[in-house]
Amino acid sequence: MKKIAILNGPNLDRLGKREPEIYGRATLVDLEAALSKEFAETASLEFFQSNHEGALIDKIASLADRKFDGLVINGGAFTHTSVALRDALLGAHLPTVEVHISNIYKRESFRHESLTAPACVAVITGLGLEGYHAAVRFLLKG
Ligand code: CA2
Repeated sequence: MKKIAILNGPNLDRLGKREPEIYGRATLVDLEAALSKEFAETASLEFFQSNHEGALIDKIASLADRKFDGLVINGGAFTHTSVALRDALLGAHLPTVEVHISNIYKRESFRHESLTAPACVAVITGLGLEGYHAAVRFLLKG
């Protein structure tokens, strides 16, 4: 089975607990349970969330060392700010899909730029939590 990691960045541990009009009512635990259920027979999934840039970078390097087959990342606000996260993704050489729950292009202009997207094979934005499912399905086909 392919090993796919799902990484979530800062504040995504608050999913379902505030701003439901933007991010919905499901929690991170709900999301991870739904992904585990859909891919129980087809993928080995590993989940990681951190509010700390360095922890996410360390995790990406360790996934590369452990020869993961793919990565789904929602870098949260680090998407728009972090050269270090981009460099970690470029250095990992893992097929990566960037996911955003909201449509970042319908929001403030500072969210329109992703520093990490050029290190990814694809970006899914605005599909809600379905974006994570679509990203894993795509990586399993590759
Ligand atoms: O739409 C997305 O998935 C974002 O990556 C979410 C980030 C935001 O900074 C990006 O521009 C777009 C924010 C994550 C905060 O998540 C929360 C979830 C629930 C309640 C509060 C925050």
